[in-house]
Amino acid sequence: MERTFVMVKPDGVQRGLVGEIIARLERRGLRLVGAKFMAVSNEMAETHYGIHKGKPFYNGLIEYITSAPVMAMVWEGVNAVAAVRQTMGATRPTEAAPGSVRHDFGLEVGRNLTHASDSVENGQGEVALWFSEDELVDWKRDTDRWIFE
Ligand code: IDP
Ligand code: MG
Repeated sequence: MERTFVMVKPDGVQRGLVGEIIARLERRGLRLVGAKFMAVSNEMAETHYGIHKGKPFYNGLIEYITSAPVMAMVWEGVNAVAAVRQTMGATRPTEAAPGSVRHDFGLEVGRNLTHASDSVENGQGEVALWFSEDELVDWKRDTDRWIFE
């Protein structure tokens, strides 16, 4: 089953939106397989956002993500990567679809509440970066047959 890495960023935690964001992913039918509430080290932030190094917003992004705790999670399901990206909405909240998290709760790209892996390959890499194998739970839900065809 496809897995994706999801993070409620510091602004989402500070604004009390962890439960709301988890509820949306649960309702969508995705299955939670790992979660930890944590402070992000500079080293972790720089590895995770390495692809953006050198961009004008990079320093601000590292500062933002290390400024306060985050909720790091792994969710799985059929097409989990695409489904979660859609639930979160476009990077810029003013371009995100109505009904998405970034649309419903955000205004600024630098305070866009969540991170979600953007491809299956990056999802695998990010899950491995943020979680060890023993922090992930392999389980079946009683409702799986009503969600997965
Ligand atoms: P994504 O989070 O939707 O995948 P990316 O383009 O990968 O978006 O950018 C990573 C993060 O960097 C964004 O979620 C946002 O927090 C931040 N970011 C991207 N572009 C800008 C910008 O122009 N100004 C400030 N922050 C930005
Ligand atoms: Mg990205």
